[in-house]
Amino acid sequence: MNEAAKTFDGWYVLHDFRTVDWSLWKQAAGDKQASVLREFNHFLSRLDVTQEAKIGSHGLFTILGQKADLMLMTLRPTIDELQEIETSFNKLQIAEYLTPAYSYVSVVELSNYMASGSENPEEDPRIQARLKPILPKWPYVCFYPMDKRRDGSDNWYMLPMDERKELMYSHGKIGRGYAGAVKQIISGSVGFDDWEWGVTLFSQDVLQFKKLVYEMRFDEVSARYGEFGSFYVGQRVELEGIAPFFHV
Ligand code: 76R
Repeated sequence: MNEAAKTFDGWYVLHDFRTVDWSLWKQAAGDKQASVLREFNHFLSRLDVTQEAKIGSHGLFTILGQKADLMLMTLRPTIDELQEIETSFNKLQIAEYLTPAYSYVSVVELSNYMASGSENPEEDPRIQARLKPILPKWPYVCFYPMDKRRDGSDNWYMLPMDERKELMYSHGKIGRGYAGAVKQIISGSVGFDDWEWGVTLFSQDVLQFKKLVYEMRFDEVSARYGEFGSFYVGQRVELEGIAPFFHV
């Protein structure tokens, strides 16, 4: 019997990671650098207009470590808009100084493991707000992709719905212990990207990521069934932070 969890799907998400080619950037003349940054600023300001109209959201982040230097996370009602944004970004002068590091395509997802069954997702403002999230302006971000294991006796997809519900209840309970400290966006990527979900966490205290992810490792859903990709951690950059970041 097909016991797939039902999902509510919201905005599409692109996580776009880039590495700065600092030697090339340093070779650019001061006025060239200024015009490149002006154009980049203008591009981001246009994204701000969309966000203010609440028909999308985005955040620019610096990424610590050598996996990438920057991540632009963008959410839109359609994947077509994300395609346009990616292409516009690639056409900017700044893109000449950035090399692609990683990307992730997914759609914000809520599943019915916890649902009471009576909800009409189209009309429930709380569900709508979670499916179409405006990214919190909190300083720290953590992103990683993950799968649920399908391996011999540890096969999430072979478990009956009731058992998965029970396990997800315990997962949610740990998560709720971090209410106010960590905000999470779970986006589904089956059929879109190499892993099954993207996990994006936001916090005002970077250490809370470690505490939450560590605590969850002991929960059966993660301990037994979680498979994880690479972790990216970084800091939000507002418009006024871009020039100092690129200053050489
Ligand atoms: O939607 C809800 O909030 C209800 C409960 C809930 C679901 C259904 C929930 C709560 N999650 C759900 C689904 Mn989650 N979550 C992760 C990770 O690192 C790890 O070990 C796992 C990565 C974190 C850190 C996290 C945090 N969650 C999912 C799914 C889809 C599963 C499926 O469909 O099979 C994944 C992949 C996933 C992974 N989760 C919470 C959190 C937190 C903080 C909460 C509490 C949210 C709150 O109630 O405020």
